[in-house]
Amino acid sequence: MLYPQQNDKRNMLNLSDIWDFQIDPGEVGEAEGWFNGLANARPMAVPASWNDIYDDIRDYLGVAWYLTKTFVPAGWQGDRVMLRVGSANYAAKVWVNGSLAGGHEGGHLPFEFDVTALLRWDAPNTIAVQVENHLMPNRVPAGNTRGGLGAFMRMFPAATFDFFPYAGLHRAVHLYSVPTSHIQDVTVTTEIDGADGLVSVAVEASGESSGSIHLAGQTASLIFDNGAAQAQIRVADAKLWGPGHPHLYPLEVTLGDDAAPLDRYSLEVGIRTIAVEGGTILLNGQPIFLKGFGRHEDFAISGRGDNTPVTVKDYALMKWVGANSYRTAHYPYSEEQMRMADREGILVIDEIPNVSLQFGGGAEAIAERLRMCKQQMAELIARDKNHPSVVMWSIANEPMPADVMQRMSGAKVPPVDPSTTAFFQELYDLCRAQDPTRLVTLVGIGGGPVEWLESADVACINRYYGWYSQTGQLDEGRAALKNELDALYAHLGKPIIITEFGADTLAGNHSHPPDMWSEEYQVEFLRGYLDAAAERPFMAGLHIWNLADFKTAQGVMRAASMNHKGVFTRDRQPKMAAHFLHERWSQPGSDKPAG
Ligand code: BDP
Repeated sequence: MLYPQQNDKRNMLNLSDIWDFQIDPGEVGEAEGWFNGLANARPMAVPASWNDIYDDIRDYLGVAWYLTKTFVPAGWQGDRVMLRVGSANYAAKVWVNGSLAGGHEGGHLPFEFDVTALLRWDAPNTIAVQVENHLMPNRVPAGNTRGGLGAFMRMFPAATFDFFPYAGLHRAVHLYSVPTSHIQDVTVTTEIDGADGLVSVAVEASGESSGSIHLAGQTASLIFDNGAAQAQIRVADAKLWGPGHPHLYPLEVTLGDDAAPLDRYSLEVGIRTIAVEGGTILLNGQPIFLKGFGRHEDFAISGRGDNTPVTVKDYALMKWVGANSYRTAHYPYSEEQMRMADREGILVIDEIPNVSLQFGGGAEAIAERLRMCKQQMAELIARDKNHPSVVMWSIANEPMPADVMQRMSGAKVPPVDPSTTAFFQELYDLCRAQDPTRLVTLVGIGGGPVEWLESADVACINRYYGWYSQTGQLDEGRAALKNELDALYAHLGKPIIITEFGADTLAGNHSHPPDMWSEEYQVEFLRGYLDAAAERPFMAGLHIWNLADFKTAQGVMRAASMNHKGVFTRDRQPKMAAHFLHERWSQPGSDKPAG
């Protein structure tokens, strides 16, 4: 799915604005034709979550309606017009001038419909989006489940995950036009051959038999067969893409004759490879150690809504502390974030919202969850496949076997049910079939079955020794961490990244000797993990939980409805830990184990 763009052949209209909005708790809107107009509308920002805008709907997660009106420029007549929604959490249906254009399930990925036949050219067009965010056990992510960690960590609203279940139109809605004969998809893959880069480009197009690609001063022809064509360009002495040197080559794809093209699409190409060898991740053939964070798309008032100033600020902060990477915990981030990562040279582990998956509810329910995971994984790969920053797909965060509590307490347990391992194997296989050029991982919970990590290219684990276990005892926590890392590597023989470790910390709370929740405790906690990794050549990365404090549902574990494990506060001010990392990670070669 191509990101919409403006050029001499394509046009776009960003509908970010203040829309009409009305909640529909009785779910009568569709039958009553609310897509034609809302009787009791109030203003709502798009993009934004609705929850932090009005006090009466903070915890409202049912159906709500968004409506706006717009003229479509007369100059677009004769082209195909698409309506594209960047993200609607969780499910959506779209109407144009009273006719249903289509629907979509899954809260963090774009979807679009060809609405050409539904448009008016001589009057404003009414665009209505129905958004619904019920928390349900068979959704991905789930809510209102029983068992798992939720058994002792009751939250309101009853999400099974530790972030607020924000709802609404979270990213921009666009109308855009493409010529009747147009480029439908572009897939770029890169290889390194000596000092040269090889850029392969596969193009899908409607209605034309030829075209060309242009990159680094060279041109190659495209000859379409059944709507598909491929070409390759060799870039001599290529400037490779990577952290610290995020070189991007502009690629232009044209359809039809170059002298008078029918359509054009440009994107930026980073020439890079990613691979694994023993306990090491190789970027462009060289060992790379991932330093960075798990993050969230989260900010006051805008909620999970796309917030450009915060996006730009977060990249500046990551670079200031010396990070080179992050994970899109626990759902796909905006396309704007992926473009920033390409441009700023930040590596991304790209995750679907398969967070805290449980295996309850019977075979049919589990099959339904697998269907949804597959759909979101396929849509994510289709969206992000051309970003050099994306180096790894993450198929799950902390899935939980039925005996998760016994496992966490260290009790001896029987091997995990093989049907659960098969569930993840289907997702590993899907990623490898759709994108053989990137790594695949699963992020495991403390005590989680090692069987689920056996098919991963890199073992990613979240660990809280010294917080949830060895509580208040940093030395015992460090010892337990080291033991587990050595045993895990001896078993798996593949690179290990600790994708989460962190301590809740109230900014301004100090203690000596360090007590939990103090800034000193957070620094000493992080130092222990950094030291343990530095001593171990098979450690391939450390992602601190979290870049910034973020909002969660209410619960006894979460003071002020916030997770306070950020090294920055929610308004992006540094805690002591941010200064500690800035000093430690800005030294060249820091935390990069030898060998
Ligand atoms: C991990 C989850 C993450 C939580 C974190 C925590 O992956 O979403 O926010 O723990 O407890 O289990 O802070």
